Amino acid sequence: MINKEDIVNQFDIEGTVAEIAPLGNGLINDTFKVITQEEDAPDYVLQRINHAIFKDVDLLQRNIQRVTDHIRTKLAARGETDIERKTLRIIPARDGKLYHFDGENYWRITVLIPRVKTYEAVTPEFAYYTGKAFGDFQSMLVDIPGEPLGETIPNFHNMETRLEAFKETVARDPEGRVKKAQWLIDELMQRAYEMCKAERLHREGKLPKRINHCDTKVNNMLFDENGQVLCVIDLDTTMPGYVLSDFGDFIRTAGNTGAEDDENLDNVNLNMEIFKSYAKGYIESAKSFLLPIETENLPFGAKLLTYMQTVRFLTDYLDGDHYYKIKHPEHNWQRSLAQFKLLQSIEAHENEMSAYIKSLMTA
Ligand code: GN1
Ligand code: MG
Repeated sequence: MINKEDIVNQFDIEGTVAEIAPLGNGLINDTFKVITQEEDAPDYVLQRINHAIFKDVDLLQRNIQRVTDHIRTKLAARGETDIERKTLRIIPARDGKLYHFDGENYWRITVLIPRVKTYEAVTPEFAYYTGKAFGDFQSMLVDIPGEPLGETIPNFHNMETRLEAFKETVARDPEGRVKKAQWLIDELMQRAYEMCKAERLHREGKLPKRINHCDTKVNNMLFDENGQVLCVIDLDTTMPGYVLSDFGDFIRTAGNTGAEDDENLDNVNLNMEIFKSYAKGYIESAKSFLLPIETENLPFGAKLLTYMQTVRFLTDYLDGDHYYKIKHPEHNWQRSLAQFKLLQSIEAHENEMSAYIKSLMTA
């Protein structure tokens, strides 16, 4: 048994540990809240990094340090107050490293930001602020100095390589699940060429890569008591990519009237009000750097990320569930069906989404 308190004490924390309890519901890392005894000592967030997925923990932690340092400098330069609640702070291990390796697992600690709320769903009003916050996050990172950030998961949002892995898994069929899933595999393959459009535009030199968060789920934002966005968390996948990723992943999660793994597909549809509010907020704070090709393709981004997530859940299901944490044996299948239903709803709204984006640009 791992003694988490011993792990915590490898880090340069203030105060003494009173309690360590599970926190959040991420599908990849294991997260815990560390409560300290002393009133004046902060509480902390302890995470066991999924090392099978994040293979270069050193690069991962250096990326996060660079991102948070840069954001802190930007916030200070524009005279923001309460900066410690507006970006994450990594606590180094006592040996000076940004993580601790216990011989088997990699661990890290950040300061727990006090008095915050997280949500699995948002109202249109919150979606507007969230759009502004993610646009702001991207615009603050436009001029991060030094080398480009490393890819913590190579080809993370590359649709072409995701499809290669998918086809390879279908051909191997290690669990004998292909027969049951064949109709969905066919649906996805029919869309494959279209969905690789971003990669083609990039190769043609038309669509740039910028620093993105690459996991813009609603539950990766912290809100204050008044519903204002304080801070973007879960920075593991902050790396170069297309802005379509961050836009699309938010719509995929917040714009879904149902759950990501909803058992009842009738619950799952695109909420156009959320789309509109988020798009409005996002474009307001990102228009200073967005190119026309990026803005035009935002509705495609919503489609792409939902498609990509369907491919990823289905790949994991066919492969025997090695990537995402599951709660029951058919969980990844259920997730695939729910994401596909959402994809169909997004497709049905594509013209409406494009018309709205146009109206924002000419307003
Ligand atoms: C994972 O761990 P979590 O829930 O923040 C995943 C995302 C997926 C998401 C699906 C590193 O994020 O890419 O979109 O699950 N993160 C990684 O909900 O694969
Ligand atoms: Mg998360």
